[in-house]
Amino acid sequence: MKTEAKDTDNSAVVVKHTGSHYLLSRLPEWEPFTAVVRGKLRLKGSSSTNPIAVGDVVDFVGDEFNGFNITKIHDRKNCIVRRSTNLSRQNHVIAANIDRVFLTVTLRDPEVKLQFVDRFLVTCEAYGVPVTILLNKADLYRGDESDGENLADEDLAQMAAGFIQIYEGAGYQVLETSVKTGFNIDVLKQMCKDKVVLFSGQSGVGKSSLVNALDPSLNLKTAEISQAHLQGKHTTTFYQMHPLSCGGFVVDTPGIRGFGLVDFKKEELSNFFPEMLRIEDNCRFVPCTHTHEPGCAVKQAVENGEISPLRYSSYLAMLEDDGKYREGDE
Ligand SMILES: Nc1nc2c(ncn2[C@@H]2O[C@H](COP(=O)(O)OP(=O)(O)O)[C@@H](O)[C@H]2O)c(=O)[nH]1
Ligand SMILES: [Mg+2]
Ligand SMILES: [Zn+2]
Repeated sequence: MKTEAKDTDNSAVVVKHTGSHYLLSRLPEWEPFTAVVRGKLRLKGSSSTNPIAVGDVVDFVGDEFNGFNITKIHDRKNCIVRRSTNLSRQNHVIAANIDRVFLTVTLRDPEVKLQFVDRFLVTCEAYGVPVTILLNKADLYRGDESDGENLADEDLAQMAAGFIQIYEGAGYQVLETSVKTGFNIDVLKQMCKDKVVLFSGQSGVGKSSLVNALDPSLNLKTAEISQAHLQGKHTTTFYQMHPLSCGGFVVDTPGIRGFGLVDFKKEELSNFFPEMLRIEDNCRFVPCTHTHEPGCAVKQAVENGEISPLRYSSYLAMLEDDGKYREGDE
């Protein structure tokens, strides 16, 4: 491990956080060194329990004999937050400056829940994090050519087509993948190149398998870690960035399946549905909740089939909900 700091270039990215120590590296170089924070260092206006998160760009001073001190956190491009508990208003920053989140879903084992997907997408929109949906285990419906017995499943194939139509129609990129057959793993590699990415989604959808497919040397544990093991461990969980041999970096967030829904004003919610945001200027009343107002362009688009009725009903459910699903929702 190299630990030299150049005076001229004293900023680096936080790649791991363990208690009071941080590991920093000047990305895209991967030469992590330890740094600490002396005294108080808080992001302005932050109520976060861990003001410095994985992905933060920080300035530091020091040398390898006296150690390195973090002196400043740069403004964030975005950050992903998890509310610590239902009672406290404190937040836990999972990661900062994420280039792309891969929301991973499957049609079977486990079956995707559209309301979970929609809540997750709203959260990404609110945080300003670009998101791609990975429809993994595509071998289940496309068939597995490496295995002559495994025929494509027609019903599942239809479900896949329906799912893709809904989310591409809403304006999201949906990438079908299969770790089992390697389908589109190259495309995924290209998308990760030189980026900081994060995989999220229900347990069992294949997040660890996908990351291992991108870089087998990471050897993340798959399947055998049961959900029961992870229960109640959220506070001791730490986050970490790993370099990918295909280029880019992945933030590992053990035990985090979804992020709590952010607080939003009712009039704002439709801004986080891209297909509604596109057309809501055409609503007769401003602001419009797209529920009861006459001359509502969104309701019109739902009737025309331009907006998916399933997405619209997720929207209505979120408007109604008032916090019910905001923590650990799945
Ligand atoms: N058929 C099939 N199974 C997969 C695929 N990807 C992962 N799996 C299996 O799904 C299970 C859960 O995978 P894992 O990576 O642990 O999921 P995670 O909980 O999201 O990290 C494991 O048994 C994997 O072997 C895939 O593309 N096709
Ligand atoms: Mg996993
Ligand atoms: Zn409207």
